[in-house]
Amino acid sequence: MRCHNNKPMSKRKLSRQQSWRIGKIREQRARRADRRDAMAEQALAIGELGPEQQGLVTAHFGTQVEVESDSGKRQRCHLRANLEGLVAGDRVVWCEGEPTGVVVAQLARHSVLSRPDPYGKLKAVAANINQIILVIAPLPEPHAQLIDRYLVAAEVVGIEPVILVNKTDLLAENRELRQQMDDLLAIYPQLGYGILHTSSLLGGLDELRDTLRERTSIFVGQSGVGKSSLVNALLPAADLRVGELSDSSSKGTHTTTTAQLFHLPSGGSLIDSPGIRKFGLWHMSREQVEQGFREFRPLLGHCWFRDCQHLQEPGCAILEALLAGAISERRMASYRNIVAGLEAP
Ligand SMILES: Nc1nc2c(ncn2[C@@H]2O[C@H](COP(=O)(O)OP(=O)(O)OP(=O)(O)O)[C@@H](O)[C@H]2O)c(=O)[nH]1
Ligand SMILES: [Mg+2]
Ligand SMILES: [Zn+2]
Repeated sequence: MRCHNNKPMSKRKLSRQQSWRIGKIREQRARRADRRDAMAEQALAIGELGPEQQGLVTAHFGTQVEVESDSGKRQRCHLRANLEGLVAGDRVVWCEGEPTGVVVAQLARHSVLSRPDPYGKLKAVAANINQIILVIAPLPEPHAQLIDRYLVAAEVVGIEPVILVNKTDLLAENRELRQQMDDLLAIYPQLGYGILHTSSLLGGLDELRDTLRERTSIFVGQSGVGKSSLVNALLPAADLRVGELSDSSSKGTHTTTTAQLFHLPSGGSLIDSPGIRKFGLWHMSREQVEQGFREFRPLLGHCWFRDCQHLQEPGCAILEALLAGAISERRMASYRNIVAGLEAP
């Protein structure tokens, strides 16, 4: 994702005064980070802390994280230097403290889901997940592009995605919305993607509970589709804040601001994450993007040109499949759109 003027922040022309102000802010931030590290080191040195133990990061709040011990106790922790990128789902070594513990090391991840922040920097969202639940709803209006971008991201990191249609109560009362949703989703079961239907208002979440059992999953998707409402329905004790859609645009109001991990009574762990507006994939290579489209895979390597981009080249196996109706126009449009947004190869 880019800044509003479509240029990376660093390439924007800054006045001298702006540069000075940005330099000042960076300095202050560095000083704060130093102070934070010093506090963590001091606590370690004085021996105010309990013995080292392994734990699970359940949330990241500003400069601290919440860590859960293997016995289920949760505590806010400072971070030792160079541990800034910790996210929900990370396994760490930490020490209990009074009132705050300290994280001393990060353990290896077996998976990580990342997305670009507003400044175009790639940021981890959650670690060690093995299922991505892409939540959509009739309102706010779903977008095929966003669905395909999430599916590509999931394919590339090798985490199984599932599409979840929430707010089915709205579909029951509106035939037009139901038709639009059916049209939008028709292609995905053919590609082998699972689709679940829920309403956090009406309940009936057993199929979702089954899907979440024995896994670590993350809810992702646009703001306002009902991710936090679903967590509350599955685990009332979570008591997450839920936000109305905006009256004027029927869009979500970005209520959840940090990813948080919960253990469900029915089994499995679930991470609620903040809704997004766009999902930039510019950081990927074109080869990764083409691999991210499941239906392309058997055809890759069968084009005339070895470096075929499947855009207009003669003898392109993907474009032939498109003409023959074996690849959907809409999926192809998503592919073109993602490729057009990639950074120069
Ligand atoms: N009709 C209906 N409304 C729902 C349902 N689930 C959630 N909502 C409403 O949708 C709005 C947004 O819900 P949230 O749970 O805050 O959505 P979110 O996806 O967590 O949004 P962010 O935290 O901003 O990403 C709220 O007004 C909810 O009451 C549902 O199943 N049916
Ligand atoms: Mg939320
Ligand atoms: Zn081709």
